[in-house]
Amino acid sequence: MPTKTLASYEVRYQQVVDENGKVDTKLEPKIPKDTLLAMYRNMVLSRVGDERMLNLQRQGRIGTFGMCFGQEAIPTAAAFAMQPDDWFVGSYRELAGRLARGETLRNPMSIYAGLEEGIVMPDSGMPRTTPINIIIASQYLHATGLAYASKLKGEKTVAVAFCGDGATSQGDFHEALNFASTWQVPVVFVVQNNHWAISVPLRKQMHSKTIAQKAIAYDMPGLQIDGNDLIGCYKAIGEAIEHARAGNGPTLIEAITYRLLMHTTADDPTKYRNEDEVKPWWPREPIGRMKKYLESKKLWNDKKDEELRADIKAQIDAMIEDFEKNAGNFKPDAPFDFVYGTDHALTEEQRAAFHQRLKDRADVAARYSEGN
Ligand SMILES: Cc1ncc(C[n+]2csc(CCOP(=O)(O)OP(=O)(O)O)c2C)c(N)n1
Ligand SMILES: [Mg+2]
Repeated sequence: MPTKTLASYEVRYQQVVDENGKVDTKLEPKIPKDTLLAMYRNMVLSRVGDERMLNLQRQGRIGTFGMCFGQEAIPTAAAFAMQPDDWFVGSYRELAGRLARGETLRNPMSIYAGLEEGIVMPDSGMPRTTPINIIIASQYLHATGLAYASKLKGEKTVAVAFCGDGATSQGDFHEALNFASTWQVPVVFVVQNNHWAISVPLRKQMHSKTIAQKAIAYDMPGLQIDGNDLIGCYKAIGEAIEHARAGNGPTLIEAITYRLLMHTTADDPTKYRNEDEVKPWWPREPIGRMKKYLESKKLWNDKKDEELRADIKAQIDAMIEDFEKNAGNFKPDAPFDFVYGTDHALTEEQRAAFHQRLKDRADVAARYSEGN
């Protein structure tokens, strides 16, 4: 018997505004002027916030952290395309999205200084933002569960989950896609493909040509987009969110971007990658591209940009001052409070051992008491 084709598929790539500012007017979504400007301002806030936190970390004023730097378009677009009661389920690479959802820089600064207060969402009207979570790919399972709950409750809310290219090699990634597809729940899976998982390049951890094509196995729409094209991200992620909200199930979006700096402040990328690879990505970064787009629409200019940056600097200065007033309140054993939410003999035993260790290690204890 001859074989027959049961199904055939294609994997699409979408870009709305290219690196040179050329716009595909057929694809260009109608975005209100205020939203365009708010998204741009948000990306700059995130960028300057990352720069300042990097300085704080180098001065020993906060601990290790990973930056959103250069990847601001993806989480910004997602956050602006979401409704206030949708779920934003991020990892550690989405500062811009968190800021757009109402967190302030005090949240990450506190978390990276070891202060539990960092996970408390300010009263922004958008409480459904899960805390920074570094267990890679777990975000996808959490989002699938949240979306399942949303469906069971008959809510019209959507969960938007984020992970990196490296996370797609985790079992959690595939389990989440499988359950989301089987249950047809309202979730949008966004992969920020920044080409690197710490020191492992994508080509060393998968043979597939794209991550988007992994959607085919789970019979859900999959799309690859230019993740540094804010307008394109807003369109693609926004359409996937509304597709989910209308009851049509999950989508997988692979957003191509690049990690311009180190993985985290504990990393030195010069040990494993060549500057020649990094260089062409600088002109493709999203903030400069969006600035050009706004300028072409006569919505922005250098003067406005300078004013914005001065304003953001003042805002961040005030926030750092406020944060550092509280930084001495570091409670080193706080994690033990939250393992079960109630006292438990085992965690109390571990807490006691931890305190003993602090006593034995005067050098470590001194660090805590200085609030670092
Ligand atoms: C389950 C799990 N395994 C390993 C790690 C250690 N780890 C932290 S980040 C990372 C690489 C993640 O790369 P990618 O998913 O591409 O995200 P990126 O950092 O590039 O945004 C690894 C292996 C972890 N946090 N969680
Ligand atoms: Mg990566």
